[in-house]
Amino acid sequence: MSTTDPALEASTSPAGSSSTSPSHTDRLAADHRRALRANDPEVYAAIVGEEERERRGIELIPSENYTYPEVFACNGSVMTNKYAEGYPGRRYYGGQEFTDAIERLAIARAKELFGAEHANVQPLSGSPMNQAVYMGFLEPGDKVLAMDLSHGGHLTHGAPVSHMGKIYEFARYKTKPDGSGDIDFDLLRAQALEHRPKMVLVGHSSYPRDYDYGAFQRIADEIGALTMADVSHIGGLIAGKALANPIDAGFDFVTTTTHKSLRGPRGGMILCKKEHAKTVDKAVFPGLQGGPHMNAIAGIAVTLGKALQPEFREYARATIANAKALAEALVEKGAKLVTGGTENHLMVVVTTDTYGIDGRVAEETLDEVSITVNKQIVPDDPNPPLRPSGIRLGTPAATTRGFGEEQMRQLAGWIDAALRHHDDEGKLAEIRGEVEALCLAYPVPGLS
Ligand code: DSN
Repeated sequence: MSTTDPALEASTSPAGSSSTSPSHTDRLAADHRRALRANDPEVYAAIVGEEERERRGIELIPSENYTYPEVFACNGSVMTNKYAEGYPGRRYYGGQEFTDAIERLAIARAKELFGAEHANVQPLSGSPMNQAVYMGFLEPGDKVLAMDLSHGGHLTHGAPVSHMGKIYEFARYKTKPDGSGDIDFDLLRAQALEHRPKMVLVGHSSYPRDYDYGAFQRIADEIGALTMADVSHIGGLIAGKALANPIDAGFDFVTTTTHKSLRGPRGGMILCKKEHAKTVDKAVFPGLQGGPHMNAIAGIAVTLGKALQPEFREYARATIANAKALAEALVEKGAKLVTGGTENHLMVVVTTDTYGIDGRVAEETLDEVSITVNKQIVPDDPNPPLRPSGIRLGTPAATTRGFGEEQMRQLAGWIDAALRHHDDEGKLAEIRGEVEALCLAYPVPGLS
Protein backbone atom coordinates (compact mmCIF):
# COMPACT_ATOMS: atom_id res chain seq x y z
CA MET A 1 0.00 0.00 0.00
CA SER A 2 1.48 3.38 -1.00
CA THR A 3 2.09 5.92 1.78
CA THR A 4 3.03 8.83 -0.48
CA ASP A 5 1.14 11.82 0.81
CA PRO A 6 0.93 14.92 -1.41
CA ALA A 7 -0.57 16.93 1.44
CA LEU A 8 2.61 16.41 3.44
CA GLU A 9 5.03 16.82 0.57
CA ALA A 10 3.54 20.23 -0.24
CA SER A 11 3.72 21.60 3.27
CA THR A 12 6.13 22.27 6.14
CA SER A 13 5.34 23.34 9.66
CA PRO A 14 7.69 24.52 12.40
CA ALA A 15 7.25 22.33 15.46
CA GLY A 16 5.69 23.96 18.50
CA SER A 17 4.23 26.93 16.64
CA SER A 18 1.59 28.61 18.77
CA SER A 19 0.59 31.23 16.26
CA THR A 20 -3.06 31.43 15.23
CA SER A 21 -2.22 33.19 11.98
CA PRO A 22 -3.89 31.92 8.81
CA SER A 23 -0.63 30.29 7.73
CA HIS A 24 -0.62 28.24 10.91
CA THR A 25 -4.26 27.29 10.40
CA ASP A 26 -3.49 26.24 6.85
CA ARG A 27 -0.77 23.92 8.10
CA LEU A 28 -3.00 22.15 10.60
CA ALA A 29 -4.38 19.52 8.24
CA ALA A 30 -0.87 18.51 7.23
CA ASP A 31 0.22 18.48 10.89
CA HIS A 32 -2.65 16.18 11.74
CA ARG A 33 -1.70 13.80 8.95
CA ARG A 34 1.91 13.80 10.07
CA ALA A 35 0.81 12.87 13.58
CA LEU A 36 -1.32 10.04 12.23
CA ARG A 37 1.45 8.77 9.98
CA ALA A 38 3.93 8.78 12.86
CA ASN A 39 1.64 7.35 15.53
CA ASP A 40 -0.70 4.97 13.76
CA PRO A 41 0.85 3.95 10.46
CA GLU A 42 -1.69 1.17 9.89
CA VAL A 43 -4.72 3.46 9.97
CA TYR A 44 -2.76 6.09 8.06
CA ALA A 45 -1.87 3.60 5.31
CA ALA A 46 -5.50 2.53 4.95
CA ILE A 47 -6.60 6.15 4.54
CA VAL A 48 -3.90 6.86 1.96
CA GLY A 49 -4.90 3.64 0.20
CA GLU A 50 -8.54 4.74 0.07
CA GLU A 51 -7.49 8.12 -1.31
CA GLU A 52 -5.60 6.39 -4.07
CA ARG A 53 -8.55 4.07 -4.79
CA GLU A 54 -10.84 7.09 -5.08
CA ARG A 55 -8.36 8.86 -7.38
CA ARG A 56 -7.85 5.93 -9.73
CA GLY A 57 -11.43 4.72 -10.01
CA ILE A 58 -14.94 6.08 -10.28
CA GLU A 59 -17.73 5.83 -7.70
CA LEU A 60 -21.01 4.90 -9.32
CA ILE A 61 -22.75 3.87 -6.11
CA PRO A 62 -25.73 6.27 -6.25
CA SER A 63 -25.68 7.03 -2.53
CA GLU A 64 -22.04 8.15 -2.54
CA ASN A 65 -20.37 11.40 -3.45
CA TYR A 66 -17.05 13.26 -3.14
CA THR A 67 -17.54 15.86 -0.43
CA TYR A 68 -16.19 19.41 -0.40
CA PRO A 69 -12.68 20.22 0.88
CA GLU A 70 -14.39 22.59 3.33
CA VAL A 71 -16.30 19.62 4.76
CA PHE A 72 -13.04 17.74 5.34
CA ALA A 73 -11.89 20.81 7.27
CA CYS A 74 -15.05 20.78 9.42
CA ASN A 75 -14.95 17.03 9.99
CA GLY A 76 -11.36 17.25 11.20
CA SER A 77 -11.90 20.35 13.34
CA VAL A 78 -12.09 21.02 17.07
CA MET A 79 -15.87 20.78 16.77
CA THR A 80 -15.35 17.05 17.26
CA ASN A 81 -14.29 17.81 20.87
CA LYS A 82 -17.52 19.42 21.96
CA TYR A 83 -20.61 18.03 23.67
CA ALA A 84 -23.71 20.05 22.84
CA GLU A 85 -26.80 18.15 24.05
CA GLY A 86 -29.86 20.28 23.58
CA TYR A 87 -30.49 22.95 20.97
CA PRO A 88 -29.02 26.43 20.32
CA GLY A 89 -29.71 28.68 23.32
CA ARG A 90 -30.85 25.75 25.48
CA ARG A 91 -27.98 23.29 25.96
CA TYR A 92 -27.07 21.12 28.89
CA TYR A 93 -23.36 22.04 28.87
CA GLY A 94 -21.43 25.32 28.86
CA GLY A 95 -19.13 26.68 26.18
CA GLN A 96 -21.68 26.75 23.38
CA GLU A 97 -20.99 30.13 21.74
CA PHE A 98 -19.62 28.64 18.54
CA THR A 99 -21.63 25.43 18.42
CA ASP A 100 -24.81 27.50 18.70
CA ALA A 101 -23.68 29.75 15.86
CA ILE A 102 -22.99 26.74 13.64
CA GLU A 103 -26.22 24.91 14.37
CA ARG A 104 -28.30 28.08 13.89
CA LEU A 105 -26.65 28.60 10.51
CA ALA A 106 -27.33 25.02 9.46
CA ILE A 107 -30.99 25.24 10.53
CA ALA A 108 -31.58 28.57 8.76
CA ARG A 109 -29.95 27.33 5.56
CA ALA A 110 -31.90 24.04 5.60
CA LYS A 111 -35.20 25.91 5.98
CA GLU A 112 -34.35 28.32 3.20
CA LEU A 113 -33.10 25.63 0.83
CA PHE A 114 -36.12 23.35 1.11
CA GLY A 115 -38.77 25.95 1.98
CA ALA A 116 -39.40 24.19 5.31
CA GLU A 117 -40.98 25.69 8.42
CA HIS A 118 -38.67 23.78 10.75
CA ALA A 119 -35.42 21.85 10.47
CA ASN A 120 -33.58 19.54 12.85
CA VAL A 121 -29.98 18.96 11.73
CA GLN A 122 -28.85 16.66 14.56
CA PRO A 123 -29.69 13.13 13.30
CA LEU A 124 -26.45 11.19 13.17
CA SER A 125 -27.43 9.59 9.88
CA GLY A 126 -30.36 8.20 7.91
CA SER A 127 -31.55 5.43 10.22
CA PRO A 128 -31.83 7.49 13.42
CA MET A 129 -33.35 10.30 11.36
CA ASN A 130 -36.25 8.08 10.28
CA GLN A 131 -36.50 6.36 13.65
CA ALA A 132 -36.90 9.73 15.37
CA VAL A 133 -39.93 10.58 13.22
CA TYR A 134 -41.52 7.18 13.85
CA MET A 135 -40.85 7.34 17.59
CA GLY A 136 -42.15 10.88 17.87
CA PHE A 137 -45.40 10.33 16.03
CA LEU A 138 -46.28 6.62 16.14
CA GLU A 139 -47.11 4.23 18.97
CA PRO A 140 -45.89 0.61 18.87
CA GLY A 141 -48.25 -1.37 16.65
CA ASP A 142 -49.33 1.66 14.59
CA LYS A 143 -49.67 1.07 10.88
CA VAL A 144 -47.54 2.66 8.15
CA LEU A 145 -48.01 2.30 4.40
CA ALA A 146 -44.61 2.22 2.66
CA MET A 147 -42.95 1.07 -0.54
CA ASP A 148 -41.89 -2.54 -0.87
CA LEU A 149 -38.14 -3.00 -0.36
CA SER A 150 -37.55 -4.88 -3.60
CA HIS A 151 -39.48 -2.24 -5.56
CA GLY A 152 -37.12 0.45 -4.34
CA GLY A 153 -37.98 1.04 -0.67
CA HIS A 154 -35.45 1.14 2.15
CA LEU A 155 -34.55 -1.00 5.17
CA THR A 156 -35.60 1.75 7.58
CA HIS A 157 -39.02 1.82 5.97
CA GLY A 158 -39.99 -1.15 8.08
CA ALA A 159 -38.15 -4.08 6.50
CA PRO A 160 -38.88 -7.15 8.65
CA VAL A 161 -35.16 -7.42 9.57
CA SER A 162 -35.13 -3.91 11.08
CA HIS A 163 -36.35 -3.12 14.59
CA MET A 164 -38.74 -0.61 13.05
CA GLY A 165 -40.39 -3.46 11.18
CA LYS A 166 -40.97 -5.23 14.49
CA ILE A 167 -42.24 -2.21 16.44
CA TYR A 168 -44.68 -0.88 13.83
CA GLU A 169 -46.93 -2.65 11.38
CA PHE A 170 -45.93 -1.88 7.80
CA ALA A 171 -48.21 -2.49 4.83
CA ARG A 172 -46.57 -2.41 1.40
CA TYR A 173 -47.32 -0.82 -1.92
CA LYS A 174 -45.52 -1.81 -5.10
CA THR A 175 -44.99 -0.42 -8.56
CA LYS A 176 -47.25 -1.58 -11.41
CA PRO A 177 -46.53 -5.09 -12.72
CA ASP A 178 -46.09 -3.69 -16.26
CA GLY A 179 -42.44 -2.82 -15.50
CA SER A 180 -42.99 0.92 -15.99
CA GLY A 181 -42.15 1.72 -12.38
CA ASP A 182 -45.36 3.74 -12.09
CA ILE A 183 -47.20 3.56 -8.81
CA ASP A 184 -50.81 2.38 -9.10
CA PHE A 185 -52.55 5.08 -7.07
CA ASP A 186 -55.96 3.36 -7.31
CA LEU A 187 -54.44 0.31 -5.66
CA LEU A 188 -52.55 2.45 -3.16
CA ARG A 189 -55.79 4.25 -2.23
CA ALA A 190 -57.54 0.91 -1.77
CA GLN A 191 -54.68 -0.24 0.51
CA ALA A 192 -54.89 3.01 2.46
CA LEU A 193 -58.65 2.59 2.95
CA GLU A 194 -58.17 -1.04 3.99
CA HIS A 195 -55.26 -0.59 6.43
CA ARG A 196 -56.02 2.99 7.57
CA PRO A 197 -52.30 3.67 8.31
CA LYS A 198 -51.33 6.48 10.67
CA MET A 199 -48.57 7.44 8.22
CA VAL A 200 -48.04 7.19 4.47
CA LEU A 201 -44.34 6.93 3.66
CA VAL A 202 -42.72 7.75 0.33
CA GLY A 203 -39.05 7.21 -0.40
CA HIS A 204 -36.55 4.84 -1.83
CA SER A 205 -33.01 3.72 -2.18
CA SER A 206 -33.33 2.14 -5.62
CA TYR A 207 -36.31 3.69 -7.41
CA PRO A 208 -35.33 5.35 -10.70
CA ARG A 209 -38.42 7.57 -11.00
CA ASP A 210 -39.70 10.85 -9.56
CA TYR A 211 -42.88 10.92 -7.46
CA ASP A 212 -46.29 12.54 -7.70
CA TYR A 213 -46.24 13.68 -4.07
CA GLY A 214 -49.62 15.41 -4.48
CA ALA A 215 -51.27 12.04 -5.23
CA PHE A 216 -49.84 10.55 -2.01
CA GLN A 217 -50.90 13.61 -0.02
CA ARG A 218 -54.48 13.47 -1.32
CA ILE A 219 -54.82 9.80 -0.31
CA ALA A 220 -53.32 10.52 3.11
CA ASP A 221 -55.69 13.46 3.61
CA GLU A 222 -58.64 11.20 2.84
CA ILE A 223 -57.79 8.94 5.80
CA GLY A 224 -56.26 11.60 8.06
CA ALA A 225 -52.76 10.08 7.85
CA LEU A 226 -49.44 11.86 8.30
CA THR A 227 -47.16 12.02 5.25
CA MET A 228 -43.43 11.45 5.31
CA ALA A 229 -41.00 11.52 2.39
CA ASP A 230 -37.52 10.07 2.90
CA VAL A 231 -35.66 11.82 0.09
CA SER A 232 -32.20 10.77 1.25
CA HIS A 233 -31.06 9.82 -2.23
CA ILE A 234 -32.49 12.84 -4.01
CA GLY A 235 -32.17 15.57 -1.36
CA GLY A 236 -29.58 17.36 -3.48
CA LEU A 237 -31.68 17.06 -6.61
CA ILE A 238 -34.68 18.57 -4.81
CA ALA A 239 -32.48 21.30 -3.31
CA GLY A 240 -31.19 22.01 -6.82
CA LYS A 241 -34.78 22.29 -8.10
CA ALA A 242 -34.29 19.41 -10.53
CA LEU A 243 -36.93 17.18 -8.92
CA ALA A 244 -40.27 17.80 -7.19
CA ASN A 245 -40.24 18.90 -3.53
CA PRO A 246 -42.67 17.04 -1.22
CA ILE A 247 -42.90 20.11 1.01
CA ASP A 248 -44.67 21.88 -1.85
CA ALA A 249 -47.30 19.11 -1.82
CA GLY A 250 -47.94 19.64 1.91
CA PHE A 251 -45.97 16.72 3.37
CA ASP A 252 -45.69 16.67 7.15
CA PHE A 253 -42.10 15.40 7.24
CA VAL A 254 -39.23 15.28 4.79
CA THR A 255 -36.09 13.43 5.86
CA THR A 256 -32.80 13.40 4.01
CA THR A 257 -29.27 12.29 4.61
CA THR A 258 -26.65 14.92 3.88
CA HIS A 259 -23.90 12.84 2.27
CA LYS A 260 -25.54 11.60 -0.91
CA SER A 261 -26.64 13.95 -3.70
CA LEU A 262 -26.28 16.87 -1.25
CA ARG A 263 -22.52 16.18 -1.19
CA GLY A 264 -22.02 16.91 2.49
CA PRO A 265 -20.68 15.06 5.53
CA ARG A 266 -22.43 11.98 6.86
CA GLY A 267 -25.56 13.06 8.68
CA GLY A 268 -29.31 13.47 8.47
CA MET A 269 -31.93 16.20 8.67
CA ILE A 270 -35.64 16.27 9.46
CA LEU A 271 -37.67 19.03 7.83
CA CYS A 272 -41.24 19.46 9.03
CA LYS A 273 -44.22 21.69 9.56
CA LYS A 274 -44.03 24.09 12.48
CA GLU A 275 -46.80 22.22 14.31
CA HIS A 276 -44.52 19.14 14.50
CA ALA A 277 -41.33 21.02 15.47
CA LYS A 278 -41.36 20.44 19.24
CA THR A 279 -42.16 16.74 18.93
CA VAL A 280 -39.48 16.23 16.28
CA ASP A 281 -36.84 17.99 18.38
CA LYS A 282 -37.76 16.01 21.50
CA ALA A 283 -37.77 12.77 19.52
CA VAL A 284 -34.20 13.38 18.29
CA PHE A 285 -32.92 14.62 21.66
CA PRO A 286 -33.44 13.40 24.33
CA GLY A 287 -35.69 10.75 22.78
CA LEU A 288 -33.18 8.93 20.64
CA GLN A 289 -29.74 10.53 20.63
CA GLY A 290 -27.26 12.15 22.96
CA GLY A 291 -24.65 14.70 21.93
CA PRO A 292 -24.93 15.84 18.33
CA HIS A 293 -21.82 15.52 16.16
CA MET A 294 -20.97 19.20 15.91
CA ASN A 295 -18.12 18.61 13.45
CA ALA A 296 -20.66 17.04 11.06
CA ILE A 297 -23.17 19.84 11.70
CA ALA A 298 -20.49 22.38 10.78
CA GLY A 299 -20.00 20.47 7.53
CA ILE A 300 -23.76 20.36 6.99
CA ALA A 301 -23.93 24.15 7.38
CA VAL A 302 -21.20 24.52 4.74
CA THR A 303 -22.93 22.03 2.45
CA LEU A 304 -26.28 23.79 2.67
CA GLY A 305 -24.59 27.12 2.01
CA LYS A 306 -23.11 25.65 -1.16
CA ALA A 307 -26.45 24.15 -2.20
CA LEU A 308 -28.01 27.61 -1.97
CA GLN A 309 -25.66 28.90 -4.67
CA PRO A 310 -26.88 29.01 -8.29
CA GLU A 311 -24.11 26.60 -9.39
CA PHE A 312 -25.74 23.85 -7.37
CA ARG A 313 -28.79 23.91 -9.61
CA GLU A 314 -26.53 23.19 -12.54
CA TYR A 315 -24.98 20.29 -10.62
CA ALA A 316 -28.42 18.80 -9.92
CA ARG A 317 -29.45 19.17 -13.55
CA ALA A 318 -26.19 17.64 -14.80
CA THR A 319 -26.47 14.70 -12.38
CA ILE A 320 -29.80 13.72 -13.93
CA ALA A 321 -28.63 14.39 -17.50
CA ASN A 322 -25.62 12.16 -16.84
CA ALA A 323 -27.81 9.39 -15.43
CA LYS A 324 -30.06 9.52 -18.48
CA ALA A 325 -27.02 9.40 -20.79
CA LEU A 326 -25.56 6.43 -18.92
CA ALA A 327 -28.90 4.59 -18.89
CA GLU A 328 -29.54 5.20 -22.58
CA ALA A 329 -26.05 4.06 -23.54
CA LEU A 330 -26.40 0.88 -21.47
CA VAL A 331 -29.78 0.11 -23.04
CA GLU A 332 -28.27 0.66 -26.51
CA LYS A 333 -25.64 -1.95 -25.62
CA GLY A 334 -28.42 -4.39 -24.74
CA ALA A 335 -28.62 -4.03 -20.96
CA LYS A 336 -32.00 -4.50 -19.28
CA LEU A 337 -32.84 -1.72 -16.81
CA VAL A 338 -35.56 -1.80 -14.16
CA THR A 339 -38.34 0.53 -15.45
CA GLY A 340 -36.37 0.79 -18.70
CA GLY A 341 -34.38 3.89 -17.72
CA THR A 342 -34.23 6.69 -15.18
CA GLU A 343 -35.71 10.06 -14.26
CA ASN A 344 -33.32 10.73 -11.41
CA HIS A 345 -29.70 9.95 -10.56
CA LEU A 346 -29.81 6.15 -10.43
CA MET A 347 -30.59 3.04 -12.43
CA VAL A 348 -30.78 -0.69 -11.74
CA VAL A 349 -29.30 -3.10 -14.30
CA VAL A 350 -30.65 -6.67 -14.33
CA THR A 351 -27.34 -8.48 -14.79
CA THR A 352 -28.81 -11.98 -14.73
CA ASP A 353 -30.68 -11.07 -17.90
CA THR A 354 -28.20 -9.75 -20.47
CA TYR A 355 -24.97 -10.86 -18.87
CA GLY A 356 -25.95 -14.15 -17.23
CA ILE A 357 -24.26 -13.24 -13.93
CA ASP A 358 -25.71 -12.26 -10.58
CA GLY A 359 -25.19 -8.87 -8.96
CA ARG A 360 -22.36 -10.05 -6.73
CA VAL A 361 -20.27 -11.28 -9.65
CA ALA A 362 -21.09 -8.08 -11.54
CA GLU A 363 -20.04 -5.90 -8.58
CA GLU A 364 -16.77 -7.83 -8.18
CA THR A 365 -16.09 -7.69 -11.92
CA LEU A 366 -16.55 -3.93 -12.00
CA ASP A 367 -14.35 -3.56 -8.91
CA GLU A 368 -11.62 -5.19 -10.98
CA VAL A 369 -11.90 -2.42 -13.57
CA SER A 370 -12.01 0.38 -10.93
CA ILE A 371 -15.72 1.09 -11.40
CA THR A 372 -17.46 0.91 -8.02
CA VAL A 373 -21.13 -0.14 -7.96
CA ASN A 374 -23.29 -2.18 -5.59
CA LYS A 375 -25.22 -5.39 -6.03
CA GLN A 376 -28.94 -4.76 -5.92
CA ILE A 377 -32.20 -6.67 -5.60
CA VAL A 378 -34.69 -6.05 -8.38
CA PRO A 379 -38.52 -5.98 -8.03
CA ASP A 380 -39.74 -9.32 -6.60
CA ASP A 381 -36.21 -10.67 -6.94
CA PRO A 382 -36.13 -14.49 -6.82
CA ASN A 383 -32.49 -14.34 -5.64
CA PRO A 384 -31.21 -13.58 -2.10
CA PRO A 385 -29.86 -10.08 -1.18
CA LEU A 386 -26.21 -11.20 -1.18
CA ARG A 387 -26.57 -12.76 -4.64
CA PRO A 388 -29.30 -10.55 -6.14
CA SER A 389 -30.21 -10.22 -9.80
CA GLY A 390 -28.77 -6.79 -10.48
CA ILE A 391 -26.52 -3.86 -9.77
CA ARG A 392 -27.34 -0.24 -8.95
CA LEU A 393 -25.51 2.66 -10.60
CA GLY A 394 -25.75 6.40 -10.03
CA THR A 395 -24.13 9.65 -11.07
CA PRO A 396 -23.88 12.11 -8.13
CA ALA A 397 -20.17 11.37 -7.50
CA ALA A 398 -19.15 11.19 -11.16
CA THR A 399 -20.90 14.51 -11.81
CA THR A 400 -19.11 16.12 -8.88
CA ARG A 401 -15.86 14.93 -10.41
CA GLY A 402 -16.67 16.74 -13.64
CA PHE A 403 -17.76 13.83 -15.78
CA GLY A 404 -20.26 14.76 -18.49
CA GLU A 405 -22.46 12.85 -20.90
CA GLU A 406 -19.52 11.87 -23.13
CA GLN A 407 -17.77 10.22 -20.18
CA MET A 408 -21.05 8.48 -19.29
CA ARG A 409 -21.13 6.88 -22.72
CA GLN A 410 -17.50 5.78 -22.27
CA LEU A 411 -18.38 4.28 -18.88
CA ALA A 412 -21.36 2.45 -20.39
CA GLY A 413 -19.04 0.89 -22.96
CA TRP A 414 -16.59 -0.27 -20.29
CA ILE A 415 -19.33 -1.57 -17.97
CA ASP A 416 -20.95 -3.53 -20.79
CA ALA A 417 -17.62 -4.94 -22.01
CA ALA A 418 -16.46 -5.88 -18.50
CA LEU A 419 -19.71 -7.69 -17.70
CA ARG A 420 -19.64 -9.55 -21.02
CA HIS A 421 -15.97 -10.54 -20.49
CA HIS A 422 -16.18 -11.05 -16.74
CA ASP A 423 -13.99 -14.16 -16.86
CA ASP A 424 -11.33 -12.72 -19.20
CA GLU A 425 -8.55 -11.35 -16.97
CA GLY A 426 -6.69 -9.83 -19.92
CA LYS A 427 -9.71 -7.91 -21.14
CA LEU A 428 -10.48 -6.70 -17.62
CA ALA A 429 -6.90 -5.45 -17.18
CA GLU A 430 -7.16 -3.56 -20.47
CA ILE A 431 -10.45 -1.92 -19.41
CA ARG A 432 -9.05 -1.07 -16.00
CA GLY A 433 -6.16 0.79 -17.64
CA GLU A 434 -8.57 2.84 -19.74
CA VAL A 435 -10.89 3.61 -16.81
CA GLU A 436 -8.02 4.72 -14.59
CA ALA A 437 -6.51 6.89 -17.31
CA LEU A 438 -9.81 8.75 -17.59
CA CYS A 439 -10.28 9.03 -13.84
CA LEU A 440 -6.79 10.40 -13.23
CA ALA A 441 -7.60 13.21 -15.65
CA TYR A 442 -10.48 14.28 -13.34
CA PRO A 443 -9.08 14.99 -9.87
CA VAL A 444 -11.15 14.13 -6.80
CA PRO A 445 -12.11 17.37 -5.00
CA GLY A 446 -9.87 17.82 -1.99
CA LEU A 447 -7.42 15.15 -3.13
CA SER A 448 -5.69 16.82 -6.04
N1 DSN B 1 -26.93 2.75 2.13
C1 DSN B 1 -27.75 3.72 1.45
C2 DSN B 1 -27.90 3.42 0.01
O1 DSN B 1 -26.93 2.99 -0.54
O2 DSN B 1 -28.95 3.62 -0.57
C3 DSN B 1 -29.06 3.93 2.07
O3 DSN B 1 -29.07 3.53 3.38
